[in-house]
Order: sequence, then C-alpha cells, then structure tokens
Amino acid sequence: MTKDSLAPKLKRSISSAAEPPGRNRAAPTAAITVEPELLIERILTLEIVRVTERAAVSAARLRGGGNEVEVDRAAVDAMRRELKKLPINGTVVIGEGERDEAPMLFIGEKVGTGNGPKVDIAVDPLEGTTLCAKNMPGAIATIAVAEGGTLLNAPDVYMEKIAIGPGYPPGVIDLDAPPHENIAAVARAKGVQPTAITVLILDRPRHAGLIAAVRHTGAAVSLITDGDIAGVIHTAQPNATGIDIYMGIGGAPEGVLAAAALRCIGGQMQTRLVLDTAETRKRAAEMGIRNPGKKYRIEDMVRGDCLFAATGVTTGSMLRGVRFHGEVIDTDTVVMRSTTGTVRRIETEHRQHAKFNL
Ligand code: VTB
Repeated sequence: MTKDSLAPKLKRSISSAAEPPGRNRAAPTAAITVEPELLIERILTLEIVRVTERAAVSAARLRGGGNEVEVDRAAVDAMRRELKKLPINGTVVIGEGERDEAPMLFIGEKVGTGNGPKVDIAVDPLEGTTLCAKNMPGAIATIAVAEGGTLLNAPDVYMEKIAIGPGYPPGVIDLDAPPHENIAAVARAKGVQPTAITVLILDRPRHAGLIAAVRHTGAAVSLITDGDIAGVIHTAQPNATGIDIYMGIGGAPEGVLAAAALRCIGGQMQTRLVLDTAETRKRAAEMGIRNPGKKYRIEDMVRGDCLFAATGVTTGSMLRGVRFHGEVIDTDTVVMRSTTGTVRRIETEHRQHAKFNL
C-alpha cells in the first residue's frame, strides 16, 4: 500500500453534544466520519458497477450475432457514456488503443465530470469480443480505477504472465523459472504432488511448448480460448475454480486489469511486456517504458489503491451473463476494493430500459 494511500482512515469521534442536566447519562453515540476523498472512493465502488453493467447489457443485446466489431462498439459506447457521468477527473491509461487508432476510450482520453479525484482508468469494455459475438461462455465488461499516476501505462502488446492466488509465501513463482520449477514450488507450498496442480493457459499455437512442458510434470492443463483476466482471477479461488496457476502470453492491457483485481483480493503475479520488434519497442518508449525487459510485480503494475469491477456478458465460471426477461434485465457484477479487500457480488434488476440506449 502506498504512503499516501486511500487506506481507511475512519475516524471514530464521540459525540460532544452537551447532555441535558439531570438526565441519565446515555452511552456516548459513536459517529463515524469518513474523510471526503474516502467517501468518494467508497461511492465510486458502486458507481463503477453502473459503468460495467451498462457496457455488459449493450454488448449482450447483440451477442451471438457473429459481429465482433458491432458488439465491441456497443460496449465501448455504453461504457464511455457512463464514465462521463462519474464524479472523477479521470484519464484512460488502458483503453481501446492509441489515440490515432481508437476514436473512443483511447489512451489519454479524459473521462468523468472533472470534479473529483484524479484517477487512472483501465478499461476493457468487452473482454472476450469473440466469446460475445459467438455467444460462448466468459465474456465480461471490466474496469479498474486507481489513484492518478499509479497504473502501468502498458501499450497494447503481448505480455508474458504467471499468477497464483493468495495464501502462498512470497516468491513462490518466478516468471523466468521453467514451468516444472514453478509447478513444483506451488505444489510444495500447497502440500500436494504436481499431479494435483492445474494450470490455466490460453489455447494458442504459441503455447504448444508451454502446454507440453506443463503436461510433462503431470499437472493438468486447462485451456481457454479467450478471457485471461478472468483466467488470472480464477487462481484466487482454487477450491471453486480448480485453477492453481495461470501461465502464458496474453494481452498487456488485460494483464494490468488482472493485476488490479489481484491487488484487491491477494495473490502473486509477474509479467513482462513482449517487445520483440522495433515497432513495439518504439510504442512502449512513447508510453514511458524506460526498461523494456522489466519484470513487473502486481505493485509495479498497480502502484496504489484501486477498484476493480466486472459484469458478465455471457455466462462463464466467474459471472452469470446478462438475462433479458421482457420487463426486467438482470446483471451480475463483482466489484473489489484494494483498501479493504472487500469483494461485493451485485445482482441487479434493471427496469428502465431507456437508460441503456439499446
Ligand atoms: C488474451 C485474452 C483476450 O486476447 O489477452 C488474448 O484475454 C491475447 O491475444 O480475451 P491473442 O488473441 O492474439 O492471443 C483475447 O483473446 C482477446 O482480446
């Protein structure tokens, strides 16, 4: 946690109102006051739920239609519209792309009313565009909000990643160790054999060697076609998800969003940007990356306190998708806060469809 973190500074003050003479002394009433910036942060926890809910509903309306561009645009439009209303002075640092290639929610775009805390915003309005277009499990709308200047400004390149959930001693995993060493270390820490470990990996040809190496240890490989933000989050609840470790190369923006989630719920993650061409190195340099080979930990990617929210678009193992029932639209959201580690699961029934601009 940073020095100037928004850590809860709840002040318990005893009411000093004069007591009427002659009355029995009542127990002093404890008034809880919350510093103004903390109040806003607490309010934002619920406000950002609205943002991912709107994006999810707009994308879900078009799911299964096969058009990736359309579903993505619907989510981006809706998310941007909601973000504008937030009482923040926000800057998109992880968004739809660099300014010249993304008309909306581009990196550097200012969002919010301008009145409120200075915050960095990371968004993936539709994580799993293909999943949504094909109506397959696991598409989500997601956002992270952090103190201004504390999120890694990652270009939209690939990122090597390894992650485990909370409860392990520090330093159990190492991005640069071979898979069998990481699996053995996690198994040892968990008190099980490597055969009892499951590793989640994106199903891509680039992972053929990794998948073979993991299987060689006797550990199980669980493959996903997309959606590695949820993939990383799955490691935080191995008993429920059956996933112990996330490994492989995915998108850097998704890596920062996943790091924000783990910052809230605990866990370990190490990453490195894949800057293997002159063009990607140039883009990274333009975004302020001084050390291209740097191995990032969670606290390097999210250097301060943050909030993370995700709403299901299609039903997956983390969240149920949007349900349309005539009058009512149901959404499921998870929202987390690093200052307290609180995780809320919010099931919402929406009745006023006009607000969605569907
Ligand atoms: C992952 C995954 C995303 O991109 O980051 C992946 O989480 C990486 O890129 O859902 P490739 O598809 O090129 O492998 C997605 O699949 C799509 O954004």
